[in-house]
Amino acid sequence: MQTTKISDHLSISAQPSLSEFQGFRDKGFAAVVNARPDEEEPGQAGNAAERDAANSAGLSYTFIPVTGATTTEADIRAFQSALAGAKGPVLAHCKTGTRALLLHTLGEVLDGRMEPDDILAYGQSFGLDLSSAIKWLARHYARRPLVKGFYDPRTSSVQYVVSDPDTGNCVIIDPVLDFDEKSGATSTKNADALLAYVAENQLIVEWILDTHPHADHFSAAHYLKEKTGAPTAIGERVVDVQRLWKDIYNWPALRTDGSQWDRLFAHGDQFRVGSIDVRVLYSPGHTLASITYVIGDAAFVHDTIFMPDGGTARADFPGGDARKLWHSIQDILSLSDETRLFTGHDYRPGERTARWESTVGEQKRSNPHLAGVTEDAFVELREARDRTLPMPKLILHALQVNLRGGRLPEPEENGRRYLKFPLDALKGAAW
Ligand SMILES: N[C@@H](CCC(=O)N[C@@H](CS)C(=O)NCC(=O)O)C(=O)O
Ligand SMILES: [Fe+2]
Repeated sequence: MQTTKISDHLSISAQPSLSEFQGFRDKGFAAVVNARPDEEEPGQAGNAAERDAANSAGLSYTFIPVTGATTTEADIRAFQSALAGAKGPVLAHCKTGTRALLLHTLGEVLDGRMEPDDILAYGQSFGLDLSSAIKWLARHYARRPLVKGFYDPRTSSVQYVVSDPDTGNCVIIDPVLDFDEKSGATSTKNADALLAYVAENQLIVEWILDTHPHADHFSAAHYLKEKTGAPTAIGERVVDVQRLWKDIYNWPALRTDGSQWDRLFAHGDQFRVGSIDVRVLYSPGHTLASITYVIGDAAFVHDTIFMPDGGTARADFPGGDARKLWHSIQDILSLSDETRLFTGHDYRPGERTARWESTVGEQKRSNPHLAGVTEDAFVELREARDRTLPMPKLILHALQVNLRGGRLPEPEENGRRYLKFPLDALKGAAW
């Protein structure tokens, strides 16, 4: 297999065979990046086999499956992290090497080390056509708002800072307050990373938004409100979720009027981030209160649709409903095909690197829960899958905090805060 040296740190190649992996080690490579989705052609070894071959050859391995058209900034950043984390030179491959070089080149351009005008000649110097990189950049720079996703590996959640590049106004969506259930410790690492990005880019936070009361992590909305002074908001049906859980927790002191937030959004509500229009869609199914924020050409769909290879969100929490989820998803898919969709979780199928951005068109074409699936078939597959899923490990912790807008329980007389769990209240134990 011919490898092409791009820099001291990176070489690229066409698809290698598994028997060549040992040789890569002998040639001095420390890591392999596979940028090729599985099953592009018959006989392709694929991710699982490549991971095994790399491991047995003592090479580290990263799976960043991309196609030219569906490449996202997260893929480019994941490629950079794979290079930065490697203990020596990296060999990156796809089918021909073009996508591997595309990921590298786009990172160089985004970070200002290469001019867009130099891309084609750069590709040609390695015998590859990088015109798809030019197209990607044109699309990237034409789009508003600017969306920065922050992935939290602990809860597989994606948090967003969404800004108007013309005015510097932004909103924060679904921020995570860190919690370690083993020690009971809380931390603001994730939220502080959002604040650092806001400060670095001199953004003005206008809103701290949640898409729904999360069942798998604490919301950092309250912490961020204290830090920035920006108002908090969630969907108005959160009051129904509060009523539901007030009973489950036997919690008389819980106010069930949504007064823990500054604003409760209803379907059709509109506001602005800088000069960009925002529209709220009611998107129940995963929870009773879920909403989608459509900001310019971007929709923050959280737990409705995941990445196309990740299917859809579960609908079996108290108040969840698979049929309602189907209708909410149809509303989202009725946005134009180019609408960017930003999901709330990515569970990294095949241990690929985390991704969170797709388009309506991609979802309609390639999400197996949606493409060519009828409403009844969806409900059946969703409910069948949900029967196999254990409850999120933090559901009983998280709702106590999130139904109060991300406030931790008030301290007791000794100054400590405590959580309270109902026993045998929820089905879904995984013994
Ligand atoms: N293993 C995770 C599961 C979290 C979970 O259930 N996530 C929800 C969104 S809040 C979901 O839709 N999961 C879909 C799936 O796991 O297939 C945990 O324990 O936190
Ligand atoms: Fe969720």
